[in-house]
Formats: sequence, structure tokens, C-alpha cells
Amino acid sequence: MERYYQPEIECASRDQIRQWQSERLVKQVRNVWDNVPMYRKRMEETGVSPEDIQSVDDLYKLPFITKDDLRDEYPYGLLARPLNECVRIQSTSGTTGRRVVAFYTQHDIDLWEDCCARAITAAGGTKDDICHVSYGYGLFTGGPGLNGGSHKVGCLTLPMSSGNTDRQIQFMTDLGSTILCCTPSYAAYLAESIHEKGLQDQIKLKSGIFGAEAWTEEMRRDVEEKLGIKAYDIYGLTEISGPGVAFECSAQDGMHINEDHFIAEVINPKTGEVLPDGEKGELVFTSITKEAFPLLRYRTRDICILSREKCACGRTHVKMTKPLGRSDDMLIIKGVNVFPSQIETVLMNKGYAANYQIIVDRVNNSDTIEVQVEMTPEMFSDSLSVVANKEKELVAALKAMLGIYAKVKLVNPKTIARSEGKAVRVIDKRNLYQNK
Ligand code: DLL
Repeated sequence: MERYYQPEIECASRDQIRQWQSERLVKQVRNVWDNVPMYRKRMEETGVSPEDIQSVDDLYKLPFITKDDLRDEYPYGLLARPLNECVRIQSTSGTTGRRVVAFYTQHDIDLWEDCCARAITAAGGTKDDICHVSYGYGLFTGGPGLNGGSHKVGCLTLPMSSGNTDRQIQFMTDLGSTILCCTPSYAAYLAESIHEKGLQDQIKLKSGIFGAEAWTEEMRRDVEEKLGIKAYDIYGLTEISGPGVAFECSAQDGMHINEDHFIAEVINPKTGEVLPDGEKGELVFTSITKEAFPLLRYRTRDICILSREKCACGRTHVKMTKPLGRSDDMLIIKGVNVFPSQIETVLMNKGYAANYQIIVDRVNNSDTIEVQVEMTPEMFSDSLSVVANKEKELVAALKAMLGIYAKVKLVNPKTIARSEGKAVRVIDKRNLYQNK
């Protein structure tokens, strides 16, 4: 039997959802007009005033906002509430230069945790469950979001955070964890380690809630089989709240977007034109219930398809496919958002030319990144120790910029293939977006 955390909302009629969206949107537009100078300026430039927004049908009139706007307004520019009403900050996993900071009032946290509670309940979670949260805790939204959702459902919550795989497995077997929340690549790694230790019979897991990065149907089947669970996808982004913006139900065929809090649109990333359901494009969100950090028409850069076809689970909220790619060049490596431009900045600062290639792969279910960069003729050396020292120096500088380890391989001048068109900077061998 399908379970819901908030059945009256999750299974509301389409008319009811539309009415909520319209009322909340009108209020939110007035709110940002009054309280966030950037929105008022943008709306004035576009020739839109709050009176022009009477319902969701008018949403298209509002200007888009992007990650660049968030960076320009960093840190406090987009706050819609006084700072002393905010109780929490979270931040995207991208580091230096690209960091985005989101603010929450207590009410914002409450609604965000409701969204995560809906996801956990859809994955079969009840107060009888032991919910093992192995997403990172801290600035990253994964740990705190699922932790809060788990409390709301009433599960016994294990705030494991990520890493220390032996301890994870020990707690899992000793305490009898029944729901696992972590990135899909960590789930695959845990599954493999459990099998290596021959402990699969001592695992009591029944479901997993995996997201924050792309994963394929093949990976789902593999993890489901190895751990004897049902694996559910969960989607979200810090800017809009964190995990739980959308989540999978028992149909395991796309994720329901929590439309009472977020209005979803899909647009043509080149022209900005709004596309009908069923067409592939960039996902855009408007947060209609956020108090501290409301974003209107925020371009996620995630490519997906929306569907309003009736779902077997009984939920009525629109479904999104798994992200099918991105309209920018952001990579997610070990859960960390990485932009090739950050790597280029490090190389340039250290005196290298723009002849480099970034090779991303997945080895034993763990992401790897290697940066191959040409030495300039002036720095060329055939002494192995000189080269090794230069590589070490770059590894440290990249770690400082990205927050993760990237292998560096210095190669001789003129050995990286030159392109006649656009340079091919990134070779991603993971094939993560092969679903549709
Ligand atoms: O990854 C929030 C999250 C935590 C979601 C835990 C699910 C579970 P950010 O670090 O801000 O937030 O990264 C957001 O990650 O724009 C997508 O490109 C990607 N992403 C998130 N969930 C999925 C998913 C968290 N299920 C960015 N499948 C988003 C594919 C995902 N990509």
C-alpha cells in the first residue's frame, strides 16, 4: 500500500495545486518587489510590475535569474528577510569562486524537512525504521535535509555522515539500519564492500534514497540486487532548498516535484522559451513558499522532461525525469560541483598555457579526475623529480580550489591534441546520462 507523508497535499487535485501556486506566487512576487532590490530592478528593467502577476499563467513574464546573479549578490544581496530571522546557512558543494550561500528561516527548514519526509515515506519509511544517513553533514544540504526528514517521519535516525566505510557497515549490521540515504556512487561502494566482507546476509536494509549526482538504471539494478533493496532517486539543489525538491515514488519512473512549494518550468536553454510538457529542456524553479531566500525563475542548468501523466502511486504532482545532462559544463565529482573554468584558473595562475584536458572516470564506483597539462617549453624538464614536484604543487593548488583530490599528469609540450573547433577540455568516461 502506498504511503504518503502529507496525503492531502501530495494527492491534491490539479485545480487545488494550481490555486495554491497562483496565490503563493502573487504573494511571493510582491514580497521580493518590496524586499529584494535586485528583483525590483530586474522587474523594472523588464517592464513588469507586481500587478502583472495574477496567476501561474503570468509566470513567464518574470525575468530569469542565474547562478551568476547569486554570485553577484553574494552574500546577503538576495535576502528577503532580516538576517536576525534567519537560523541556518547551507552552501553548494562547489568551492572557491563559485560558492552559493542559501539562507533559511525556521519556517523554511520546516518545509524543507517536510519535503524530505515525503521522500522517505514514499520509499516506505515509517516510525519503525532505522534511517542511516550517509550524505555529508555540514554546509552540504544532503545530511541535514534527510536527517530532518527522518526525524519528522519518526525514524530512528543515524547521522553517519559520509566516509569511514568500515564504521558505516558495522553500525548498519549492529543496529539493523533499514533505510540508507547517500549518493548512488557511495551506495555502490558500500554494496561492494559489504559483499567483500561477506556480510550481505546481516544487512536489514529495505530501501535506499540516492541522489545529488547522476546515476543510471543499470546502477539502480546493480545496487538493488547487491543490497536486496528498492532504490529511489531524490533530486534537489541548495539554491532551492536542498534534497527533496523532487523524489521518486513506488513507480520508480521519474520524480514528483513538490509543486506546493516549487513551480517547475522547462525552457529552451538557448532562447528561454517555455516548452510544453514532454519536451526536453532546462529546468527552471520558482520557490513560492521560501521566506529567507526566495528564487524566482531560477535556471538550474539541469536538462530534463516534465510529465503530468497520471502516476500509479496516486500522487498528483508533476514528475521530472532524472536529469539528462546539463546546459553548462558543471561536473559533479564525488558529489562536489566542479567547473572546468576553476581548473583553468589554477593552471593559468601557476604559469601553464591553456593546453590541458580533464579526464573524469569512475573506478570501483568512485569518481576519479585527472588533469593532463602540457608544460610550457620554458618549464620543460626531463628530470623526473622536477616534474614530480611540479605535479605535487598543482595537486595542492587544485585541492585548495576544488576541495577534492585531482591527479595531475604533466606532459611534454605539444602533446595534447589541438582541436580545430572548440577545444575538447573534458572527457567524461562515466556515461552518466544514458537514461533517455
Ligand atoms: O546535491 C542536493 C541533494 C543532496 C540532492 C542529497 C539529493 C540528495 P547541490 O550540491 O547544490 O545540491 O547540487 C545540485 O546536483 O543541480 C543537479 O545537477 C545535481 N543533482 C542533484 N540531485 C540529482 C539527482 C544537492 N538525483 C545539483 N540526479 C543539481 C542527478 C542530481 N543529478
